[in-house]
Amino acid sequence: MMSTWFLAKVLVAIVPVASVVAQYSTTPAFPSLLDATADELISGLEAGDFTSLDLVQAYVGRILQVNSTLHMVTEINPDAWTIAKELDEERSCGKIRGPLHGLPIIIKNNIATADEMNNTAGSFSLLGAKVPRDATVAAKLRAAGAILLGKSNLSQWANYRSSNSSNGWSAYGGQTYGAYYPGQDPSGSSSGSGVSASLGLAFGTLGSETDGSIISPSELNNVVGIKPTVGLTSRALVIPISEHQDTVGPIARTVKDAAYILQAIAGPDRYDNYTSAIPWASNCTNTTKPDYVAACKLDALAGKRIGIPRNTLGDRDIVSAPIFDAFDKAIAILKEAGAIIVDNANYTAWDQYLNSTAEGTVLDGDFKPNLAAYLAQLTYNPNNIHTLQDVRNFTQRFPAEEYPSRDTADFDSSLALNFSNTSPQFWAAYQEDLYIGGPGGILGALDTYNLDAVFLPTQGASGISAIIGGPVVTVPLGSYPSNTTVIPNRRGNLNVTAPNIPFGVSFAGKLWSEESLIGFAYAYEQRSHVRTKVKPYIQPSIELADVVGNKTSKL
Ligand SMILES: *[C@@H]1O[C@H](CO)[C@@H](O)[C@H](O)[C@H]1NC(C)=O
Ligand SMILES: *[C@@H]1O[C@H](CO)[C@@H](O)[C@H](O)[C@H]1NC(C)=O
Ligand SMILES: *[C@@H]1O[C@H](CO)[C@@H](O)[C@H](O)[C@H]1NC(C)=O
Ligand SMILES: *[C@@H]1O[C@H](CO)[C@@H](O)[C@H](O)[C@H]1NC(C)=O
Ligand SMILES: *[C@@H]1O[C@H](CO)[C@@H](O)[C@H](O)[C@H]1NC(C)=O
Ligand SMILES: *[C@@H]1O[C@H](CO)[C@@H](O)[C@H](O)[C@H]1NC(C)=O
Ligand SMILES: *[C@@H]1O[C@H](CO)[C@@H](O)[C@H](O)[C@H]1NC(C)=O
Ligand SMILES: *[C@@H]1O[C@H](CO)[C@@H](O)[C@H](O)[C@H]1NC(C)=O
Ligand SMILES: *[C@@H]1O[C@H](CO)[C@@H](O)[C@H](O)[C@H]1NC(C)=O
Ligand SMILES: *[C@@H]1O[C@H](CO)[C@@H](O)[C@H](O)[C@H]1NC(C)=O
Ligand SMILES: *[C@@H]1O[C@H](CO)[C@@H](O)[C@H](O)[C@H]1NC(C)=O
Ligand SMILES: CC(=O)N[C@H]1CO[C@H](CO)[C@@H](O)[C@@H]1O
Repeated sequence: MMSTWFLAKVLVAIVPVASVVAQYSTTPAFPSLLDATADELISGLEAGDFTSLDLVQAYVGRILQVNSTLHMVTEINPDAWTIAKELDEERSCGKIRGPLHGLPIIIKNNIATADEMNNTAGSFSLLGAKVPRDATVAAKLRAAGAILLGKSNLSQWANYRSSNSSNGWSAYGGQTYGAYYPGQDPSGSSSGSGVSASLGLAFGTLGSETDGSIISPSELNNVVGIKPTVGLTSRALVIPISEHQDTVGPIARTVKDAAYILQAIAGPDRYDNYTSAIPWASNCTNTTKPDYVAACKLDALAGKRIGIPRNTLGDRDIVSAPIFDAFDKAIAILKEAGAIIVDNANYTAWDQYLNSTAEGTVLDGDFKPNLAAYLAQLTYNPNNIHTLQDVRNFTQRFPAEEYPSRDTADFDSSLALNFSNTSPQFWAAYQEDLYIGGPGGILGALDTYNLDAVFLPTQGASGISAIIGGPVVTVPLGSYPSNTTVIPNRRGNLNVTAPNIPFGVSFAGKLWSEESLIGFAYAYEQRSHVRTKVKPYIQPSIELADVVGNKTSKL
């Protein structure tokens, strides 16, 4: 099924390769795949400049040029070529499913598909397991015409296994690296999704977040991430950590591209009853589905009140100085865009948050029953993995899981909890979270200062929104300057801080405020253009020009 010529062409371009004029191409301009947007790809497909099959060929070629260095993709969908041909045929017959028709998307390896691809959260314990149907978000992407091109590597179990592992490492996929510095920590847990979006290995990607797992790899990989309100996107057949905090969202190169993906996956699902809380899905309110793409307006910030929760930003030091400097410039851009900046819109319970153990209790309390509920749905379970206990047992015995070098501390703490997510102790912890993140956190600040959103560097943006299930959108902000001292992670196998490593800035707001946040993020992005100024040190060279009109291709 997979073409052999790509394998023969595997090479790694250390510097960007100037656009190559295709031998057989008569069309003038193909978008550069490093930065190609949905609108560019859609217009090229509509004009017949290239096909979805060409896109699959080009993106797979690009994956195979960098996977031996970056390990960002765990599996390529062997059906992608067939699906692309079918979608090309539909298009030629005038059937267009929507804007995503024929656009390849890579999804995180914790989102199940009922096809040849495995869903393992990076663990060998689930290799070969089968699910009864696609995860709802995957089914929605297929229905919208997207091509599920492959699965992205991740921090194993979405980073709910170890205290001493490394971001982007899974037993099944190996160590993911970022593309902006050799050995770069890609952050996590949606590491491979961030790297794949960044290098143009697909049109866009899906990640999932419990606390930081979309927005953090988005910022470290110079892309946009939308972490939706918990319940806006279904988690059915997504390997869980916590029903109270998990959410699935897009990671893509631009705000509008991410909005296209969110538009396709947002909405109610009978398999995930948290989605019944979506305001526009209920019977008695405004039932118009928001148009996240139309929300991308240049004037979206005009007259909006944007707060800076200054007391959450931490101290300026030699490592954070470049972020603070870039953040100040970003605030100036918001003002130019017509926003009213309300500084010191502080969170009153911030110190309590820093001390609180409530989130850990909620995650530990949810993980055990939520994981068992996922495993109970498997239609084939080759290793008889039914409980977290089984997962721990397997992990500790299977050599490729690298135990004890990488421990099982998160499994251990969840198993050690002597109550579950239906007990009074759990409820008390959850209520503490709702207070700290709510009246004592972002909701209090929005209310007190009459704000439309808060704005803060992404590195500190996830926690308060995570514990109340609120939305966050991150956009590229800048990158570390050339005189930055290289700092490794604790394990010593990744570079966390180094020249050129990107960072981002986030808009966060009340539950279900994605439409506004996307607008603000777009208005900032279109005035700052940070992404295209920060260049990866490694990138693939294959472009559409290399595959379009290749009459000798055997595909
Ligand atoms: C790169 O991906 C291809 C296709 O899945 C695979 O055959 C190859 O082993 C991968 N290489 C590495 C080093 O991961
Ligand atoms: C899924 O895992 C099975 C078992 O290891 C393997 O045979 C199969 O090739 C994998 N699927 C893909 C798409 O890589
Ligand atoms: C981290 O950066 C240092 C300094 O450039 C380099 O020597 C080292 O190989 C990098 N680490 C990895 C894992 O690549
Ligand atoms: C939501 O669904 C889960 C299982 O799918 C069930 O255990 C739970 O009771 C449901 N909650 C509500 C409020 O319906
Ligand atoms: C919504 O309306 C339909 C049709 O009137 C009704 O069958 C359904 O029970 C309602 N759902 C809720 C949650 O009220
Ligand atoms: C109804 O909801 C949509 C999006 O959900 C929003 O754009 C629109 O402004 C709302 N209309 C009213 C009257 O609130
Ligand atoms: C907000 O926090 C900042 C930083 O800690 C502090 O300097 C400022 O006084 C605080 N302002 C208010 C109104 O609490
Ligand atoms: C946080 O913990 C420290 C040290 O235990 C304590 O001194 C402080 O009062 C606590 N702060 C809050 C807000 O609970
Ligand atoms: C762990 O696996 C071993 C070997 O299969 C088995 O004997 C043992 O009962 C398992 N322990 C648990 C707690 O499942
Ligand atoms: C890098 O250079 C800038 C400008 O000269 C300086 O302010 C900063 O302290 C330097 N950073 C480091 C880590 O040396
Ligand atoms: C066209 O396809 C052939 C055979 O599959 C391959 O060898 C060649 O490299 C391709 N040409 C280009 C420009 O990619
Ligand atoms: C598609 C791909 O790159 N797969 C690789 C994922 O990582 C494992 C372990 O490093 C490799 O063996 C696969 O080839």
